Amino acid sequence: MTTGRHVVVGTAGHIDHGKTSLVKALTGTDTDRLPEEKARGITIDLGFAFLEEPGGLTIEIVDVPGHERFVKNMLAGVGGIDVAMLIIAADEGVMPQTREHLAICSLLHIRTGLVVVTKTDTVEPDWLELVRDDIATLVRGTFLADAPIVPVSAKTGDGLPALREALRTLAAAVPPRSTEQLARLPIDRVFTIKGFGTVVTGTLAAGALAVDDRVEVFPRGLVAKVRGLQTHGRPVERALAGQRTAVNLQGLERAAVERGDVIGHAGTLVATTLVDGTLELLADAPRPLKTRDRVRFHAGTSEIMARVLLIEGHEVTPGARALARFRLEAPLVALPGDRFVVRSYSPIVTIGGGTLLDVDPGRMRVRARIAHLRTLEQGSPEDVVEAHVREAGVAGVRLAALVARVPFGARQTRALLDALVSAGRVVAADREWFVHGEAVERLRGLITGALEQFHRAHPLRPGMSREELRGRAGGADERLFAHVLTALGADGRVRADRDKVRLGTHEVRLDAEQQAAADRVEREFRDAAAAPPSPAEALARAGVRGDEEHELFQVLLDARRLVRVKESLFFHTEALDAIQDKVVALLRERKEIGPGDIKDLLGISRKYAIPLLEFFDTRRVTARVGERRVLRGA
Ligand SMILES: Nc1nc2c(ncn2[C@@H]2O[C@H](COP(=O)(O)OP(=O)(O)O)[C@@H](O)[C@H]2O)c(=O)[nH]1
Ligand SMILES: [Mg+2]
Repeated sequence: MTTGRHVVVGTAGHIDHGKTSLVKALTGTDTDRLPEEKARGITIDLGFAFLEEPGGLTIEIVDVPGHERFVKNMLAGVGGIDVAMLIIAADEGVMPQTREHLAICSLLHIRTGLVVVTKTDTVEPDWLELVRDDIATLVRGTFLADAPIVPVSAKTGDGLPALREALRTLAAAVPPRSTEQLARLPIDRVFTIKGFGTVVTGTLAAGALAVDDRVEVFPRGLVAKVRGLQTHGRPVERALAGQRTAVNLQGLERAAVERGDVIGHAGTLVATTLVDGTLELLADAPRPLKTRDRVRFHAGTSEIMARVLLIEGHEVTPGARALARFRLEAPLVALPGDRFVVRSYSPIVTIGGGTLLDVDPGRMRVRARIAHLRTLEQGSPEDVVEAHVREAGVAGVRLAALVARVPFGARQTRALLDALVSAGRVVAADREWFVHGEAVERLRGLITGALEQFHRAHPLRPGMSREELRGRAGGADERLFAHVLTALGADGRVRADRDKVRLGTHEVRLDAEQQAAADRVEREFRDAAAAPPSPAEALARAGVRGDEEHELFQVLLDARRLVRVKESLFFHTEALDAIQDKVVALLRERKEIGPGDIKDLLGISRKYAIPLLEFFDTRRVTARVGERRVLRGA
């Protein structure tokens, strides 16, 4: 199936300059559909119409309000457009929202467009020439500098065929959008259709959506199924990037969704309240923008209050550029590369805009952050992916999380990572988890450093507990930690014995004095047999102050000369074996015994008898039957 081309044209221009009338004259559709719009004769919200051209080209038109109070709605509509149609009434000429809308289109990096001088029936030809001069001045240095200027009258129909021809030519030259990126539909309208339920519309900014897809309303986290899709009034199986799309969502209340939300595939996009990007202040902005100023941040179809935090310096002057961070007062769903527009809090005027570079900035010092942002701005896709993996440090980054913060889509991101892995710059901890080579090196250093330090502080300990070591190594992800430990084990630098990790070179060595003390402690336990002393007592008698945590005591435990039977009750290993033999012999004779029998057998108190029986239960020598024990497996 060949899908025809779709190009979205957005109107722009001052109120009452004839935008809506022109769209109606071109398409036959009256886009002022709200009762209030009809009553007041002005456009308040976005309107939609389309033109079908030969060769499968569909020109979709978004008609925006011109009134300064509704620039917010204009911004929601103009975000996804390919071609700007700046409309100027011949009788009034260039007016404030003519300038503001042109500035907004420039800030959003709309690449192409035309200027329409309408209401030509109201003026004389010489006047029209003056208006043309004004327009030439207006568009100088903007993306419309070389754009056609088309005179029309919506009233008489004069110039309409030429306008349609000009639109067709521009539309045909718009490059098709890639469908590789994550699907994103910034919602500009929500309504219900009887019998169908909730429908949302928007310009599909990237990717593709298909009927039956499992989608999510971001940032709300509501998941729904695509029951139906329409593009310009016709049901389709699949909608592609660049198309005006209506999505019928199954299992979602109308009230749960709003303009500004974004539809994407479930689990793919992320919401953020902190973004870094470039910021350009318009040359005619009324004053400099200072760090901590409160602004209105517009991206996609959303408007969010935000504080500007300039990354370098404290102020941007009109006409200047800077790197800026925005602390948003509500979550934004966006990707790097998205353009945004900034309007001042009061008076509400457009003052600038820019490009998002990082939608999930991590903690970094200013100098490093600037370098990082420069890479994101100017680097190759491979550089960008590497920068994010590097920034993730020893924690590494999951593929899905990375895809949600780079503008490349899943397939290309995977390919870029594979290239980085082949080049030895990135390590794949597994198929979905990536760590920068420098972080792996750092982790190796952290692990061996922590072990060296541990051995120096505790020369008598056989090794460090694995979890403690992982904590000392920056709390690295378990899989990555295991990966690095295995690599260190392979070249013999580190050895792991059960839960204990040590350097390959480490050995526990007691000096003569320590050895003598350890022997004395061991003797205390061997001699006491079935009624052992507490660790502190045994140590004290051997002339050492301390308890079971004392390293000499630990050496005996690690060497398995002593065995822990319960909390702080320890037996000599030989004594324990002898006791076990006696218990087993008694059980062979009596078949079952109680705690009293073992007390008598060994001449010990309950204090030792009960823990011993429980210990033999856990050793699976005995089994418990009520209050009594039998031989297991007998
Ligand atoms: N004479 C004349 N009036 C027009 C023309 N186009 C629009 N108008 C009138 O100008 C007014 C504003 O038009 P509208 O399309 O609502 O302007 P918008 O606010 O830019 O959408 C309406 O009264 C229209 O009838 C035109 O080509 N010639
Ligand atoms: Mg209008």
